[in-house]
Amino acid sequence: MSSDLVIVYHRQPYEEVELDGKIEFRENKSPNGIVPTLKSFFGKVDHGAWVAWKQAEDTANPGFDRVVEIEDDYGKYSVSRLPLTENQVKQFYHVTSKEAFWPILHGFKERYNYDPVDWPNFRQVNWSFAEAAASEAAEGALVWVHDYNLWLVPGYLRQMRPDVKIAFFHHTPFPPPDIFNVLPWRKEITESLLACDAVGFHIPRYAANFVQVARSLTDVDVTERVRVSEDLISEGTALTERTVPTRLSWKGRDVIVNTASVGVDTAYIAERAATDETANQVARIRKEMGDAQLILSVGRTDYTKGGVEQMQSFERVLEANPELHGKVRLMHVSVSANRNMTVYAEVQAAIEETAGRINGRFGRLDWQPISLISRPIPFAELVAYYRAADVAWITPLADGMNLVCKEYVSARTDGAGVLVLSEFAGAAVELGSAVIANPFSNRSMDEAILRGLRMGEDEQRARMAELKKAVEKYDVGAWGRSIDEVLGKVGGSPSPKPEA
Ligand code: GDG
Repeated sequence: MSSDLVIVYHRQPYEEVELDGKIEFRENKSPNGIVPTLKSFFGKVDHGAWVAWKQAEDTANPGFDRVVEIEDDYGKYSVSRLPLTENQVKQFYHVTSKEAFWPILHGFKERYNYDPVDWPNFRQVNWSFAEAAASEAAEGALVWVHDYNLWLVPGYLRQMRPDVKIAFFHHTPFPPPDIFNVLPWRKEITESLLACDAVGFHIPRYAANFVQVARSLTDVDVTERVRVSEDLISEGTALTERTVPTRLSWKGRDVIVNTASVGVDTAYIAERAATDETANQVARIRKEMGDAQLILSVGRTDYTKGGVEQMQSFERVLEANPELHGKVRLMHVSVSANRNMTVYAEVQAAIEETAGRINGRFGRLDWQPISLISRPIPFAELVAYYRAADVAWITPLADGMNLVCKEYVSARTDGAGVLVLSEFAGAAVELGSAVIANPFSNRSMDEAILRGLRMGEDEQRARMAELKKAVEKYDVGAWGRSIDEVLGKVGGSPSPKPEA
């Protein structure tokens, strides 16, 4: 009961490395994640806590400690890892979260798998997270819960600790009632979210969908609605709402509904892009390319990312435009977060099969249309590819935000390059200056990539300048500040700690 701010997130803020049979904790160096931004909130309080999970079998290792006290540049905080059994991890994470919630959140009703869900197990795991947060939180502390696999935590926590303030952030899209309400646990989940003081989303459309869902299941009242910032509204598209509900009243309590899109560390990426090492790598890539244009596609191996649909578009474009043969290459970086899960193994197999077919159909001794990379590449190398690419082709079928497109823009300090972006990536709301494509339309996909390949330098530079402005405006720091503002409104920590 000692922390003013408790972050509950299934990911750990530290990587565990085994050295001589002993576990050591190392800072997670990934520059592109939001972990450093989350940790920076600990600097605003006297003591913070982070609650994550760890598979329990690891407790057999003598170096394993459930709670680790950390004092670093970010502040003083503890990290507790809930020990979950292998079956709990499978049920809570792989089955319920990934087979039932994930497809619904992204609008794939036909992929939703209800039968194997062990709901009591999901409740139990969420209860354990809530208990861990309750035991860390000081009187009146703020508990900040992340993502759908912890949906029931706010409701349980409200019962355990009525004194704490609770905020929740969704990293995924949030669907409208016709899709969300397919979940049999819809009311339980929604009532848990309404137990929060603030519920957050990347973009206004998801917030509006959540409010529609809440209204379809409960008698919640909308008590405040605001007009969405003009720069998030692109005329002629349906990318965002014009007005959005920002405050609800339910059972006598206020619930703030906020939107704040996660951004990237633009300065870090720009700095990385400007190094000699990057310049050398870019020169090497360009030399390998000869006079062919490079299309770059990066995304986790997931059906939501639309990898197969994109390759099919590439196939149609090659078929209809023989003059492009030998003159264009697609580099597809698709890394699986979890190879053991059947659904991801199937996507990987489909990607490999499609790429193989296209290469077999059009390839020549001196030209392979698609290069497939299925292992993670170091971030520095990824930046070099961002820099070398003529076009970044990012066309998920659904994506909460999508940071890859923002990283691409941040890396293009040379002001050139084209971004072709799906209108169903949350990022499209801010990045209306990209060539926007509808991944459900063959014509839209094919025209967009051709437009990207044929775009002249002046138009590229004009669009990239606009994209850069948006990516800098909505960078990771802005996300932090915007969340800070909401957390301030709910009256909990972190308010700046008094000077010593
Ligand atoms: C979820 C939501 C939301 C990819 N390949 C390599 C590599 N990556 C890095 C990218 C980027 C990250 O992975 C992917 O981030 P995204 O945001 O694009 O997508 P998700 O993983 O699905 O993230 C998403 C996000 O949460 C934040 O709220 O934007 O919508 O689905 O940073 O650079 N990094 C390296 N090698 C690779 O091969 N080093």
